[in-house]
Amino acid sequence: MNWGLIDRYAKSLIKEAGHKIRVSFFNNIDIDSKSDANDLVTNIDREVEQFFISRIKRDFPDHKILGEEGFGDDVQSLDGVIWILDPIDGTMNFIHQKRNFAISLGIYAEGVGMLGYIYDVMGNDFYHAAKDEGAYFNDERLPQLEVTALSEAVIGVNASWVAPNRYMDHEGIIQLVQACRGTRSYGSAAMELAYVSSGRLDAYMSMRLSPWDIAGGMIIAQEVGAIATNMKGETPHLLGQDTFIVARPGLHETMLKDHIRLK
Ligand code: 2AM
Ligand code: CA
Ligand code: CA
Ligand code: CA
Repeated sequence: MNWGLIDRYAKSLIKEAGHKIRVSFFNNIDIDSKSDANDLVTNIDREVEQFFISRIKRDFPDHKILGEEGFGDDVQSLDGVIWILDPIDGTMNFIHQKRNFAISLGIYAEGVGMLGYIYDVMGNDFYHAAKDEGAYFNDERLPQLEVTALSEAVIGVNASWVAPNRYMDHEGIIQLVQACRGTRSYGSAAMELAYVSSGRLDAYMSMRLSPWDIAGGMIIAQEVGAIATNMKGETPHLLGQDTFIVARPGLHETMLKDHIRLK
């Protein structure tokens, strides 16, 4: 497998898709809801996913595609090469803010993350990594993450997980929020993973993410020494929903061991 070629191909595909998204703001965007009234999708999410799929199927007919909007393959195992794609991560931001959303892509071979990309479309910032070759913010190599104490950590977490919820012991999360330096919520799991990898956040957590939210970001995180697991401390599932936490070394252990308790 020529991973250098696939890397160059994927980068140019993502840039082209980003251009399509920016141009889409000149037209009306159709908004629908999916599982509930706040789970939004637009024609642009669908069109961008279909754009990726038509190109990948044409140029890499043996590869499989797992995409959020369901136009890809019915992927039941991690055999072979799989492109795990979120055409727009942060659809609510895309609709309400016209910024703070990303294209997220991870390319896996036999379940091993080989190439990871998160493209902040409106900021024109590209986070990318290749397995064992380091991670980059645009052309800048990202340094290895160092240990940070919880008292100095800024944690990305959606307020829904701090409010009482069915997944987590409420006292534990309240203590966590009080013990850290501050919290932030960006509304795009992929961007929050990119922020942890580039040191802008020290940790990010969510009780419910899908493979396409984390597939690209996990490969980038791995290259800078961030620890990414589900809340049981295991490798997150790449074929279904799971809990998720990514953090600097040391901090990950503190958060999971001393603060986060699942119901
Ligand atoms: P999305 O914008 O691609 O749907 C919002 O906090 C983050 O959680 C986004 O990355 C969003 O991805 C993701 N997410 C995962 N499952 C979701 C769901 N059922 N409804 C809304 N956002 C979801
Ligand atoms: Ca969605
Ligand atoms: Ca997503
Ligand atoms: Ca999405």
